[in-house]
Amino acid sequence: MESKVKELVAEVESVSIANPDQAEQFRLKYLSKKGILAELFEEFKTLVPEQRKLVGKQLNELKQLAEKKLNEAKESVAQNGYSGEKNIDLSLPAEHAELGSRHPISLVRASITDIFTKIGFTISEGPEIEDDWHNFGALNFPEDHPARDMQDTFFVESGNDEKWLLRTHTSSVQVRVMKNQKPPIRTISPGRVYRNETISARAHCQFHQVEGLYVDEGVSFANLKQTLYYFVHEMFGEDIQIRFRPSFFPFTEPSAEMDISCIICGGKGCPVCKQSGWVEILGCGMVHPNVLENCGIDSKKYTGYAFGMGIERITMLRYQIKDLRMFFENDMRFLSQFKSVL
Ligand code: 2U9
Repeated sequence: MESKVKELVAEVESVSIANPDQAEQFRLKYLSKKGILAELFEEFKTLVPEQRKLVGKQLNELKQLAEKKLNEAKESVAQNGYSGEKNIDLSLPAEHAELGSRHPISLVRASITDIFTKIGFTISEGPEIEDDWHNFGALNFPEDHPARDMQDTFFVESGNDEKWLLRTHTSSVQVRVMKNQKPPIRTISPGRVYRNETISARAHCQFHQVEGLYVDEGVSFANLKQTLYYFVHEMFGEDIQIRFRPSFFPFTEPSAEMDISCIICGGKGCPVCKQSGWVEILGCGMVHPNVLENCGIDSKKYTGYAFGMGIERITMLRYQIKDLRMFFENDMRFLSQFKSVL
């Protein structure tokens, strides 16, 4: 019996317990009422008195060893958890985790906001569901303007007489800024906007804008031009030319659209600029006095400039993306190409 107990000591020492199942198997095998130790204590009773002293000591040591082993294993499983697998080599390197990437629209929005915050513009954000006044009324849209039509704007059922809609531009955010702050105001508002357009390679019912607004005493069109020069040179490079064409918006007077020399062909003419050498990137103008007054700003004392651009358009130019729908399809083959610019 003495040698049997010695063998069992070695056996118990070599057992490895990695999870609760193995702990229970160990308990049943060695420490339960029908386990090996119970059997040995029964056998012990049959020993002659001279042997009892030594074997009794050995048996008690074996029992203590098994109990200690079981308690330590239970504690370790409770503290560290277990993987459910046997023989895990914890020193192995972890499995490769696939890195995510930023959406190209987010990358370009970040570049644009960085450029403007560097020269003192703050960032303003606001709600995507707007009332008619913040989206149209305050911005000098006449009652019969086509943008106010169901064909062009998504209206939200409100259950009462008030008109609610998905904002068609982020100018509504800047209306809120002008209502709540006194000049000088120098802010940009990036965000998602919605228009009831048929989806195609060049148009979508949702897209992203960055609009800019600067209101103070003595703000002029020359200030606007200089700020946009700075923006274009930071965004597309020092060699890029700009030009303004007269335009019309209800919220600015005078108004203009701004083109840059084609970043693909340098102005020589190519399919991207439709052989003209120029591509349109934004609209701008001096804030209409009615808009200033609607927002509680004295138009005799203050003037302001504003501009707006579609982020999708800038992104398509920057990365030569031909179909605007790519931005909204979440196709990993498209999105993963922007990893390197993370
Ligand atoms: C306030 C007053 C005036 C923002 C402006 C434009 C011209 C413009 C378009 C560019 C492409 C919209 O995304 S787009 O379709 N925007 O041409 N936006 S001036 O004028 C403002 C803004 C806020 C209070």
